[in-house]
Amino acid sequence: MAKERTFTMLKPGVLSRRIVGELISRLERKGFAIVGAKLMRISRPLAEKHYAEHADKPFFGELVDYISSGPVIAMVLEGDGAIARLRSLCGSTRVEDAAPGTIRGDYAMHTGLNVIHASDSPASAEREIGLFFRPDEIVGWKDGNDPWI
Ligand code: D4T
Repeated sequence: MAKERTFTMLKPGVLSRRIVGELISRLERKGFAIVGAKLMRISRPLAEKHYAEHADKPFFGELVDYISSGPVIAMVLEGDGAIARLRSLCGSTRVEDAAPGTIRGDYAMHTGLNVIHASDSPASAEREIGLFFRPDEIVGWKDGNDPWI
């Protein structure tokens, strides 16, 4: 499986619930390497761009309101088959279908407040990483480079 980079975001509410550490731990425990990370508040124009594919959906307005309603943690994760493996760790979009043991299955009660975003394809990952990170904000690293390991 080829090494890939994917975009993920811990959505508004995660900071106020004090579960940022828990969620990042779950991503690390799976084996993803964090190569980009920032705490930010998403502007409405950025939210509209990020969710452009949903512009004609009935839930678009609420989606943009929610994602720009509070601070988020945006990250770039790297790993073998990272795009599909992160989607599977997050669980189904509809929280009724999100299995226990997945992040959404364990932490989300409502589809519109489903805790975490993850890119759904290589094209989305590339587009979303480019929307949220400048190239110099992504820091690649390899296991074993650190002198204390
Ligand atoms: P995100 O983008 O948050 O990672 O979600 P998904 O990739 O898993 O799912 P999506 O793009 O289909 O939906 C984006 C976002 O819209 C919310 N949503 C979705 C909603 O409020 N009602 C709905 O019926 C659907 C399908 C949840 C996620």
